[in-house]
Amino acid sequence: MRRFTCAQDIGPWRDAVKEALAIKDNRFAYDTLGKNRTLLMIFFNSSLRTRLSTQKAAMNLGMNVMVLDVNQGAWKLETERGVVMDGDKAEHLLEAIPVMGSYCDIIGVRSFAGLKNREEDYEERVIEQFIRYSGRPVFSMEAATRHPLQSFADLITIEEYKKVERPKVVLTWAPHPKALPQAVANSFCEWMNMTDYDFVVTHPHGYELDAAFVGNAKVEYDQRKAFAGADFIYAKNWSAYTGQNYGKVLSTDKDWTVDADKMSLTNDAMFMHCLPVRRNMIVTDEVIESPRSIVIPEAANREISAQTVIKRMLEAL
Ligand code: AN0
Ligand code: CP
Repeated sequence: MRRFTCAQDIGPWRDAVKEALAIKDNRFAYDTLGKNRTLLMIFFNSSLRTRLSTQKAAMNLGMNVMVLDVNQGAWKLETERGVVMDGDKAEHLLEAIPVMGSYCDIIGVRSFAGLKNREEDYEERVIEQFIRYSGRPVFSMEAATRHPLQSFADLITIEEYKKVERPKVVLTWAPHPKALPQAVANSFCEWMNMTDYDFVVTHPHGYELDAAFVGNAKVEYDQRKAFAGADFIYAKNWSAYTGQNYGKVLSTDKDWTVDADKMSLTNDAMFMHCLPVRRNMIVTDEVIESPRSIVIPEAANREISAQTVIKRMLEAL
């Protein structure tokens, strides 16, 4: 594997989940595969889970790991070509990327959507430049439009916890005070659409996602109707995608907060969220602390999804 930025890059999903669960069974089975190999993780944005789980995954494979927080201690990077660099940016991505590539064997990149210009964000300019100019296999640690390591961990988690072959999985928008990218929601849609699950997306009017990600999923504007009979509730906030509203917060309506009353409409559903989560905005204390909440094992599976991807990249070096 030379790139991992979207669902398609993982290949047949059942094989990938099988490989991931085998790794989970014995995560040190390949502890020399990464000997004398170096992973460089580059963060343009904050992280807790991605940083720790991906580093742990690489260490399980015997790799060395370097982490760079671009906004803390590195030179400010220009990303646009053709700019006269007389401002505060001291270095161009076009030099920085091949230089970083020269010090490592595999690169992970986190670069969120700027939420100002939809076309720029959806072209995935930053990670695509890493793929083009680093000379190394590159995986996404959440880029502008997708968060595939999260979605892969989500899929593994659903496969572990499901009680029926084709569960009903509901992605629900929930309120948040700040503008967040669509990446987690887009990506979750993309991965769920690979499966044969009964997949439903629910959100207020104005929060429609890119149709390319929604695919054949059922869109239901009545959250309570969507929850009926669900086996998994996956909550996430995202900012508006459509038209002039791109990147805007249109609503913080707490009628959309996931609470015990709404969970009672489900088929005793499991509650999922990628974290970090704002309690009593996205979900009540009661629901996230309930025995039906699987947010912690879901986060733990981030180590497994990352290890599966890095293992495949090491095998292809
Ligand atoms: C980010 C997002 O919504 O994309 C990262 C989630 C994994 N969340 C926040 O910035 C709160
Ligand atoms: N879920 C997730 O990616 O969390 P972090 O932003 O903390 O890495």
